[in-house]
Amino acid sequence: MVDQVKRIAQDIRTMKIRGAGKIGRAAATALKIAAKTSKAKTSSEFMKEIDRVALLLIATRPTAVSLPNAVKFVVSKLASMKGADIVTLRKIIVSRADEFIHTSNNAVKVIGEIGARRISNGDVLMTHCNSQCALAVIKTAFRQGKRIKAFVTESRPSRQGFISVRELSKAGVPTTMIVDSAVRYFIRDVNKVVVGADSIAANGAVINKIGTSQIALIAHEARVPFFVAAESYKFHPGTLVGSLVEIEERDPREIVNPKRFPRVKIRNPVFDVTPPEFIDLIITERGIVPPQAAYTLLQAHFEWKPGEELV
Ligand code: RUB
Repeated sequence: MVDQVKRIAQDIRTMKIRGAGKIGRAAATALKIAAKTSKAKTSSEFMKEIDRVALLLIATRPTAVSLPNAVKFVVSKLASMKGADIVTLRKIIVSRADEFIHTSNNAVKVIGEIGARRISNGDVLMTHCNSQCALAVIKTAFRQGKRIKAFVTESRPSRQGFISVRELSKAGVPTTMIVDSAVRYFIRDVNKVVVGADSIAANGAVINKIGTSQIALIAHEARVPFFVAAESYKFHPGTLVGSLVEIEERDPREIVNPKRFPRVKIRNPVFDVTPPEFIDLIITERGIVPPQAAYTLLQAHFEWKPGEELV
């Protein structure tokens, strides 16, 4: 396995590459590099090598299903290609990786266009963390000439809100940054919330950056519509058969140096689950759906029937 592939895995683990869509595309890129640089002498060696890379990538972060979904998309054709030569196998991985990256980038653009239809002139929007899909909705609406404003939460502990405020203000959107705990204070000034997703479960629950569910609860209380913007590959196939989405818990040092608080436990879960009752709609590249449609969407996307095993 070449260093470049190991580096991409490491960059995902350390969050140098972050955000569900980006890590999916980075994983596809890593598989493409692995296929191109493989020194395997036989097809079975090649397949084993791709398998190792796939497992390494999937193990980097547990919550965003975009990562295993991207990997599966790229490698899935190999299983039926036993007997094919290395040149053919290499071509398949490269073209599937390119297809994933292209489709994924295009989905963000389309989500921006579809989502912007739900944004009105004068809207004040709130977003959390840094989601390319959520920002695509806000930026597209603004580019269409709608006079909108945005509130962005800081998103502790990693402060991805900094990335969002830079991106939105660069695009010209009047942007206000607030600390995460100020959401309820400002919700009265907001009339729509738009966030992204790392995974969407079959029951329509959305897993996204820690704090998302608090914002949804606050929006629900204040009767502010709550939108989720996410590509189809953020729907989690395992949840069709009862798997739970693993919530990543990261190093407490991302919050504070634990040495300053001896004998104190510091916990750092980085995602949470927003129940479907608090979500008004999910904006995908295939159109807008209510969270209750997640099951049907998943079934169609993974061509799955009840009772079947999921591979
Ligand atoms: C990022 C995060 C984003 C989603 C969606 O978390 O929660 O809201 O990944 O992003 P982290 P996108 O910074 O821990 O990866 O729409 O860009 O896929």
